[in-house]
Amino acid sequence: MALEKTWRWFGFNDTISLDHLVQMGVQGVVTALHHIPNGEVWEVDEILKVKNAIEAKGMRWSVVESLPVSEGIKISSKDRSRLINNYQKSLKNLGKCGIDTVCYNFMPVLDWSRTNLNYKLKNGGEAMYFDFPTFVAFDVFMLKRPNAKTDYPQDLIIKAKEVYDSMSKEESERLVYNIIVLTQGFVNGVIDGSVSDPKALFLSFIEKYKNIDKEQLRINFKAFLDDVIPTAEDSGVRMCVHPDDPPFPVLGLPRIVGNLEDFEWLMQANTSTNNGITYCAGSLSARRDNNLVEIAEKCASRIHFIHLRNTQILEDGSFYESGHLEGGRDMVAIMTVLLKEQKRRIMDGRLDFRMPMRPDHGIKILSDYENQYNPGYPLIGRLKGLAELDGLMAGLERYI
Ligand code: DNO
Repeated sequence: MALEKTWRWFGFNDTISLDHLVQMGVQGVVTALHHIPNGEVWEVDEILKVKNAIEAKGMRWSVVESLPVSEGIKISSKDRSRLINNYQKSLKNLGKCGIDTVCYNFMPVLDWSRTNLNYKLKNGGEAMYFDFPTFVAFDVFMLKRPNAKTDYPQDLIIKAKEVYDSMSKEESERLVYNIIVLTQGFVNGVIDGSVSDPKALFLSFIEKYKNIDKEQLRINFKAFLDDVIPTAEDSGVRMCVHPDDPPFPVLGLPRIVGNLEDFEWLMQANTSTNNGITYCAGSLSARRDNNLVEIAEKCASRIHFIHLRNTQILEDGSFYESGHLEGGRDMVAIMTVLLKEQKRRIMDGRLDFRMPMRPDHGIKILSDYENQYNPGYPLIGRLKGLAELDGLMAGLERYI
């Protein structure tokens, strides 16, 4: 056995086709109904169009990434019960169609964020980078979030001011666009490119969290779990929350899925096996105090989906994506824990032994420069990651 090799596919408009995936040896597809607006129901016929297309090529729809949790659920707005109802309906419909794994996140306003999508590596490849001073410059001087300054130490504000002063108007506009729109739109973020003033809208979303701290967000998260996990159980669907990326609070917003303590809270908040985790090594690795092997070991039985990549953390907590095997974390040790868990599941007669894994993100290399891909999702860089992880699994399988 080996972890199921999957690939994130962005649907029929993706320039990488299902036929390409077959050539690459992909077994399972990770995708979503990207055309259905956030909060609306995923109807059976829409799900089947995608599922049948995938199955016609001999693969399966392994994971939904993501069935987005609307802001109204996260902040518990007046619209919450309609949104929960819709979420439950979508889960039931997915279950009816035989789709058994659903990834989601509970990050306020912003999904993942980076300050540079084209960071040049020494070898000529391009990676994604999260630079602390630049992010602070975005928050304090470009977004001008009220009271943002009080969230950061003075020396960081000084560095951020230097960054801000060194940027041209175009550069700072591009940064704002990248953080608020570009990296969010294709993953069903809250803001797409069509609004006239994304900054103002973004600030208004942040404002809605003014009375929501970590504790309150946990209360809202538990309420969500209590509402949807029973539906997931009845529908044969395993839910798996994606960690916060980066895994610490940003923009004064609480973040509650960033370390082992958060996962332990999650697992006891609702003890059903259907309440599980997306083990995203890359996201978790961006926090120096996270022990990735320990997290994998302690959460093993609830890991329903796996994203593998690596990062390099710098002195000031900034980080960049360093490849799939290279970087600060021991991918061999992580993979060993995951393969052992798979063996355990088979021995225990668990049906969820496939453990879908996808190479997460990728460094832009070779012909990736000639084509258009969603940020972080180039073809060749990701394929390199898949091949490396596949080889690692093949080697380890022999000895475990
Ligand atoms: C970024 C992705 C995330 C992830 C969501 C899951 O590349 O890993 O956008 O899909 O957070 O809900």
